[in-house]
Amino acid sequence: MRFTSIIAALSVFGAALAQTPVNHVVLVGANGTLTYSPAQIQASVGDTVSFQFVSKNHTVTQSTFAAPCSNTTNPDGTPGVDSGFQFVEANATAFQQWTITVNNASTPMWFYCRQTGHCGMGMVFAINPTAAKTFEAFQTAAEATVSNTTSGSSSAGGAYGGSTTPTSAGGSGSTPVASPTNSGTSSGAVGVKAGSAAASHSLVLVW
Ligand SMILES: *[C@@H]1O[C@H](CO)[C@@H](O)[C@H](O)[C@H]1NC(C)=O
Ligand SMILES: *[C@@H]1O[C@H](CO)[C@@H](O)[C@H](O)[C@H]1NC(C)=O
Ligand SMILES: *[C@@H]1O[C@H](CO)[C@@H](O)[C@H](O)[C@H]1NC(C)=O
Ligand SMILES: *[C@@H]1O[C@H](CO)[C@@H](O)[C@H](O)[C@H]1NC(C)=O
Ligand SMILES: *[C@@H]1O[C@H](CO)[C@@H](O)[C@H](O)[C@H]1NC(C)=O
Ligand SMILES: *[C@@H]1O[C@H](CO)[C@@H](O)[C@H](O)[C@H]1NC(C)=O
Ligand SMILES: [Cu+2]
Repeated sequence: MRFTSIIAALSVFGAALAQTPVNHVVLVGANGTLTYSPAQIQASVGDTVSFQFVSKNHTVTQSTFAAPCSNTTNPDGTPGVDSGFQFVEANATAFQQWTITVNNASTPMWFYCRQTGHCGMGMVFAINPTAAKTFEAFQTAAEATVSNTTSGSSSAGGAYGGSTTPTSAGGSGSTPVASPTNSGTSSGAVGVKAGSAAASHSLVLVW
């Protein structure tokens, strides 16, 4: 009896182990670049993805493979998930983290940065891209959303870079780090949990 109970307990434990969720950490703006690092991941149901905003002023915003640089709307009418803008002081020592949970590994999820110009510069991210819908094709499509009216193009470069961060080097006096004042973005999660959407989120402060 007792022995059987132990075996049963071990079996349950084994099953639980096999499904232990993974937390995937993705740096947003590592080294001041317009990137998500890594830019794509493979995740299982129950896994979480924690985006850590480490520079400038970016978002993580859900889009679609077909329209990489545009918001998406779920079938139930709720908006796709969105971290909101997360500004990072040049001398920050603590960073905002935004976490979503993968609820369906069979449905790829596509994301972009809403900051002006960044998506066109290829600042996109994918969860579970497929052989038919690759991250590379998604990023190429994002970059192709930039209209090619360039000739002199010096102004174009300015437009892309211009709105990223108003950091003056050597940063003069301001508060250390964005505190979790982003409760506003959490309300966006209401739409997420309502439908069968593949994510939920919260903001926490990490160091
Ligand atoms: C950031 O810089 C570090 C140190 O040079 C390097 O190891 C890392 O790969 C860089 N990350 C990105 C995303 O560029
Ligand atoms: C971050 O970028 C957004 C969009 O460009 C802008 O509205 C916001 O003021 C920026 N935040 C800071 C602190 O500069
Ligand atoms: C995209 O979604 C965000 C978050 O819901 C919203 O603030 C923003 O206005 C939307 N942008 C567009 C172009 O609809
Ligand atoms: C997961 O996504 C696939 C592909 O979009 C869909 O066919 C399936 O119904 C989804 N499963 C659940 C539980 O929502
Ligand atoms: C813009 O130009 C690049 C390089 O010439 C090209 O690959 C891209 O398809 C063009 N995009 C559009 C929207 O025309
Ligand atoms: C960031 O720099 C500003 C201005 O120099 C300073 O007031 C602030 O305390 C610094 N924050 C941190 C976390 O070092
Ligand atoms: Cu960005």
